Amino acid sequence: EDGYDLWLRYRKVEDPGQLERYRAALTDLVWQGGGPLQKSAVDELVRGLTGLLGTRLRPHTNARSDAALVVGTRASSTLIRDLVPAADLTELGDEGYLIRHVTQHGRSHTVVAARADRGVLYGAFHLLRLVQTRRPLERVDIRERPAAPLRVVNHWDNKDGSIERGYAGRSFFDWEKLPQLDERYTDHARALASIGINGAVINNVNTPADYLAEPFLTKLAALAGVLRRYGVALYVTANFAAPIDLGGPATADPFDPGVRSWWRKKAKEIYGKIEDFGGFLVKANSEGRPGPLDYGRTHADGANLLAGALEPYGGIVMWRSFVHDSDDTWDRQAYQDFTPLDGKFADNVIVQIKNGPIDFQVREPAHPLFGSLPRTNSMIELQVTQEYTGHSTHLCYLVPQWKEVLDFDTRKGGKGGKGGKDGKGGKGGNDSDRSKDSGGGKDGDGSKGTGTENSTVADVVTGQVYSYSHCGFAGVLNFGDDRNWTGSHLAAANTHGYGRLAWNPELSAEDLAAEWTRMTFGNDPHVVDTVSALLLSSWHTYEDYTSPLGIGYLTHPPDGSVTGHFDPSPTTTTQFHRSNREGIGYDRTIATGDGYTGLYAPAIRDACESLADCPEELLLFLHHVPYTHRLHNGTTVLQHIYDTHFSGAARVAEMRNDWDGLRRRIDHRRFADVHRQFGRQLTEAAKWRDTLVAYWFELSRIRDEKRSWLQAVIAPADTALLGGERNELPVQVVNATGSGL
Ligand code: BDP
Repeated sequence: EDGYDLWLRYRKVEDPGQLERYRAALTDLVWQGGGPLQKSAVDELVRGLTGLLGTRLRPHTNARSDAALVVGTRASSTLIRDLVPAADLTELGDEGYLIRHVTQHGRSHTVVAARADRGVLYGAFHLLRLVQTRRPLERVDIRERPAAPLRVVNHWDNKDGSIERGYAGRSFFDWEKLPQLDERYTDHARALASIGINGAVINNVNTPADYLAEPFLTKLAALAGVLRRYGVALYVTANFAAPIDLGGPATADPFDPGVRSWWRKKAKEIYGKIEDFGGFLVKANSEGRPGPLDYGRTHADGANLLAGALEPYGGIVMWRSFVHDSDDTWDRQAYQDFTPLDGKFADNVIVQIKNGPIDFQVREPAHPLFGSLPRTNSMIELQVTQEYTGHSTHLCYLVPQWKEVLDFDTRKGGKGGKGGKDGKGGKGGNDSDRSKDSGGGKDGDGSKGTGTENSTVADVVTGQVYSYSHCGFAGVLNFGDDRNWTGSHLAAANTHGYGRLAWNPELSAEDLAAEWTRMTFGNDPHVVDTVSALLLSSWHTYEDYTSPLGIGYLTHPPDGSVTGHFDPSPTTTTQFHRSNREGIGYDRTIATGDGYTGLYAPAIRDACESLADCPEELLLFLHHVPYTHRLHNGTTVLQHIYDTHFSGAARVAEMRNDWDGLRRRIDHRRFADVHRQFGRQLTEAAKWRDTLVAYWFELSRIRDEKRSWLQAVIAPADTALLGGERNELPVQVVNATGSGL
């Protein structure tokens, strides 16, 4: 096995009893026809169940046995009409579905039913997941609908085949050969649909205008055709200067009538080729990209220009809030630039906000823009590709990190909050009615509420705090043309987790880790427990040996090499961690720092402002403290840093041991690949540990109380360490106490 199947791995159920029960429940597949999405659903069921049950299954239009799997909508299937009352489907929306065991006239049916074809597709993948994870079907009764309307992936792929921040080979979009199609495009679409993704931006945010003109439009149309069959809308990033670059007016000023009509014509041309084109994602006036500010206009003016052109066709604009003109104001600029524009964006614009205020670091607080835009559609941008979290070398399962952000209570809005986008205010503005099986969710009854005043980031981006017309999730994808898609087999857990959380942010990291493991490596309990545990502890482990306590940004700047944002380079990032001989950390307080804490709701601001009350894992993101500052447990900050670098790096050796224990329980190739990956991680973790402990010692001149390595190795090198200008420390720390590496 080479990992190509991802979590859509349909190996035969091993346990004979279980296999018998599934075969008995799913003897027949009954499908009475439907649109292309239903066809894809049925194709997947045939493929999946044939593999899982080890018997060839074919769809029939009528049940030929006493135990059939019946699939469809009420509109397309008389059997579904018979088995599922209309009322049971109405609240599921166009994407929801139910999976239910129904007995009628002595016959037993497993039903996958939905109001619309797309729901059937998602339901089919869910049914397969149930079998893949060995859940019983006898009393199955599931109702699901997604928490948010937009569940999008962002490819950062370039037309030359490179991928910005891609660690899984080259782009698999072959612009030379397109519109000729490749099997991989279908498998890409299948993988996305299987986790509920309904939109794909297929090119980099840093984009030339080319994608908006021929020959790209014809190629895009071919790709859109594949994605469409799996309910995934195609989006492209738009270069704001496209009118100029593509031979239109000599300006891109949003107030210029010529520019407006250029975009209108462009939209017409695009929709002429791709009738269900999703719309644009735009990075403007950020990191040198063109934008409306070049013409003295605002982000809202720019977004509304494009939104106006797409509006007649139902298209949307996802406008990124990632703007930072200087390192000193990076943490505050998005908030400062976008909050004054609240209410000024068109209804088909969504501001896309990174999870934190900086840039996908190992640890950041939730972005203060969440909850601060009551009258502006908002969505969250998460980074699935591990740009700052170890590329595809370090295991770093990001679901726990995303959960922390999504669960963060903004204390803005909510019941008795500032008021909804429509002025009505309060949570529960949308028609959300989550299923019991989807893990609950808020009760959707804004007027009554659940007695909670909460407005978590998840509540905000699922439209429960303010009545956003569009909202949801964007994930910067980690797919490339590597056979296993994600460079490392284990990194696919992040892809899976992203989609599943976008569908239902209330799912737990534990459940998602176990689900992915079962679907990817099988149901051997020892494998499930071991791999889940590896995944779940990996983010903290990575944090420990790279940048504990929120110290953040310590990675080598991207200079075109693979080491960009991978290797440690604390000496080149002092503007971000602000450490010096006296102390460590970035003072973001109102009292003595840059005032960032003031962007949060009062209760959070006050906690963050206080050294005693601020969340310790973010201490150095928020405060500058002496190295001898004591944490709650009495340890000094510096000693804690020394300790975590050593314990974190040592844990990688344990991780590899744990993995090695699965040698005979996992197929050889994937086992060996991951074993080798842990080997590389071990080396890299040691590099991080050694570079960082040496660096902090050099600055603080305070020794590690627990280990002798500083005396043994650093002390004699003192003079060298302190001399001259250099980018990297010329030190290799030898672990004199032999703590495992
Ligand atoms: C940073 C990446 C850069 C992206 C930028 C962005 O290093 O390549 O273009 O974010 O999100 O994380 O626009």
